[in-house]
Amino acid sequence: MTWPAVLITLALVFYSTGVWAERIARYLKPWHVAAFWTGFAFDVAGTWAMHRLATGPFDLLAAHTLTGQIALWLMLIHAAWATRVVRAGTEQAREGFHRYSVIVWLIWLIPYFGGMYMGMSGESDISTTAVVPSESQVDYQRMEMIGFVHFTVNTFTDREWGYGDESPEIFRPTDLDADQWASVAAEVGMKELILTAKHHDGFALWPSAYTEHSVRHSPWRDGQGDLIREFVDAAREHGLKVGLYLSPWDRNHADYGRAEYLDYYRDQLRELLTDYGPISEIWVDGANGGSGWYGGADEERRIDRKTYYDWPATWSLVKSLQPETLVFSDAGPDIRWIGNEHGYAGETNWSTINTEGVVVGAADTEYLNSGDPDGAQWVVPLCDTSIRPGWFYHASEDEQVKTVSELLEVYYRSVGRNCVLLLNIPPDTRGLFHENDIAVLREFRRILDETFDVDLAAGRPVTGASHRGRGGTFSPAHLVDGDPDSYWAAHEGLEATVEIDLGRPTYFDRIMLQEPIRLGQRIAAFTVEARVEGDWARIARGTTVGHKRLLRVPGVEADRVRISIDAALALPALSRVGLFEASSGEKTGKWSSANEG
Ligand code: FUL
Repeated sequence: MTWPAVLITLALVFYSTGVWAERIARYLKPWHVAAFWTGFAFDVAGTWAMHRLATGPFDLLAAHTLTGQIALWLMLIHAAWATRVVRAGTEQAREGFHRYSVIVWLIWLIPYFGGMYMGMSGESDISTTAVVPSESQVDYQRMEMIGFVHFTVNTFTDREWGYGDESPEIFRPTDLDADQWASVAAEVGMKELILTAKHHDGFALWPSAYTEHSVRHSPWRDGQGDLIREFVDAAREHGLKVGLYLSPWDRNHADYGRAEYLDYYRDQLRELLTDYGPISEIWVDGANGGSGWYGGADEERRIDRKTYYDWPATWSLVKSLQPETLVFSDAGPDIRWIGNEHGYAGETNWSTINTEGVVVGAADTEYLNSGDPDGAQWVVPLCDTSIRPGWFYHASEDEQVKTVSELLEVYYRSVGRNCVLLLNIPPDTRGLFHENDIAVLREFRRILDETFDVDLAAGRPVTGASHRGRGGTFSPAHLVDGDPDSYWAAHEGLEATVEIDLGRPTYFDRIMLQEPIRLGQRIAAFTVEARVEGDWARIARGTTVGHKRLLRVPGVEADRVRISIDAALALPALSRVGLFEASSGEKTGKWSSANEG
């Protein structure tokens, strides 16, 4: 028996003792009233404990929540009534109480045992796997697409990595407008923007109190500017979350390589996490090339990646300043690098890894690319790539902006493989996103909408070989109900297969599967079959699903589609199955591996 069940049972025992003791004595005594209140206290504690154990959002109107509330209210009214009767002390009040008390108790038993039955018949959430995401990690994964903004002195020197000796004088965007960045990002469906507050060259985009190497000494806004402020304000104005990149490698700072530098790095982090409101993400990059200006030393400085930065201390600083901030690095702790800069996750992609032993800047990229089903930590996979060959703007790359087909390829291999996509759009020397980048982004969005706006499976009848519980809580109908929180769960030990009835032959060439990841990631292998002119054919096979799995399949015209879960770490569950016909804009695309998942 779990402890919420013990508490709820104690509620029944005390309350019933109070009721029946009064019944037998035919006289309400103060200790009976005390038994009522004790029962009530146990019921409150038990209900609270149950909600603490339950995963997912608290649903006030869910059946088991409702029965719990009715039972609580009834007991409260009963206890308050008994208290009044004892206080009044009149014979008449006692008689009235005696007559109706057992009836109230009998009515109370209905929601009490109703709730218990629902719990026993499996209407409560499936048990989670050993490792589950935090609520903010689930929210992060649900954003699916976020944007990166690489902008600093490099934009003006036409370089990718500044040396650290750049004069702040060169930072002079002519027309900087953070609002343009945020409005384009929001328009194309990004939910967060991350800005390089400081890149490897050490130039701070805000007037940091700890360095002279910042916007304070640039002609931009006459040295009065604060790009972090403009950036966070613009992002929030457009409903976007905010992330900041603070490069650990600093080629400008004289102390880099020594212990003192860590104080500097943390002081800057403190500024960023104190002065600019909620920062959703801190982005820690692993690059370290050794050479740099280092306050004029102009030399090679090697650090021990394993020990120099003492990352655990920095993570705790971040969390102490803003507990909700998620930290990205090769090793998490909250978000992990996918192991390449193409934006491609592995076909198999587990959200769990073992972070122990993962060294920031020297990680096993294969391991990060596919995650680890035995991983002890949930670390959301993030696929970062740039819309151009470089991370920073170079006029010479104006004609090398990724094509829509290339962006779609990235999308299917990132968002479609349980990854969040972080797409970089570097502002030019004006301080604006370039027209070519914007045009491609808009077309990319249009095609995605055209493909995914109409789900051919939505609302169709779905049957399952099995599902958990006796009621509808886990019925396969949840796969097509449009509610991301409801889900189908197979029955323990029975075949995990669902079948969608499309009613008539329906053409589709894209499949979407989603798991309710708040309860863990489970599915390790699945098969999709379609009934074409009466014959079943296997049209796809895959491994992991996670938050979202998208499959590109050769077009089929089928009237029924079957999904079978062939292997899972725990009882399989799915929250959505979607079927789509790709936009004609996609079909004319030129990706090389069109039929690959
Ligand atoms: C890399 C950096 O060296 C690049 O300049 C860029 O910031 C990219 C996102 O991370 O490691």
